[in-house]
Amino acid sequence: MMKLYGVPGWGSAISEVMLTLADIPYQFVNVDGFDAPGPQRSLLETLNPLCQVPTLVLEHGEVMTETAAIALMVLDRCPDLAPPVGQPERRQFQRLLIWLVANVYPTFTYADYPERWVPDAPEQLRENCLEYRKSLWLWLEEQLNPAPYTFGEQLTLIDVYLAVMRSWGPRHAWFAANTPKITAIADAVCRLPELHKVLKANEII
Ligand SMILES: N[C@@H](CCC(=O)N[C@@H](CS)C(=O)NCC(=O)O)C(=O)O
Repeated sequence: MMKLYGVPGWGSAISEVMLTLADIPYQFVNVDGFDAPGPQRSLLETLNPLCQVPTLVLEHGEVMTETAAIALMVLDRCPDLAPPVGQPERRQFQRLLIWLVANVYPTFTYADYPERWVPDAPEQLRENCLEYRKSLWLWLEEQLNPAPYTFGEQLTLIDVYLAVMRSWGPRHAWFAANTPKITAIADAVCRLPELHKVLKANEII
């Protein structure tokens, strides 16, 4: 069985929800505290030199990192979680998948640990990253037309990112006030009974 190294509510939640939707069994290994020196960090470092979650160890011991790479691996096993090949929606799915990890996710890399990058002005970096992240979400909001999901009636892995990331900074209240379409998509995902357990375990609902 796969082993998913993560922390409830953190980036591993994205992969957990995807694996659950695809009905792929996995064992969750909680490495809470991995972002400070200690046994959890030493363990994670042996698998992923960047020491990030999610880190996934596949059935035969191969290590996968990066939520987008894990999403593509999930799609190989469960193609229905993306729009069909050849459709325009497929290309927008690919675009948004990369857009999320190339633009939004790095704002957490820098803002969650600002003292690593700018020891003299960590608060300034945190604040600037948060403002930039808000501008990215506002851009995405303009592109969306939920019905009820990003690509209409078909639930895709983009919806999973939105449901999990909506629970991160700038948090629910900001999304509710500023991005009603992202909120509607995230809410639709959060209502799915088959995700109740995994969303609850990650404090997303
Ligand atoms: N590009 C990675 C980013 C993963 C990531 O930044 N995870 C955060 C937790 S949500 C983390 O492990 N942060 C610790 C660190 O960067 O040192 C992905 O998409 O999986």
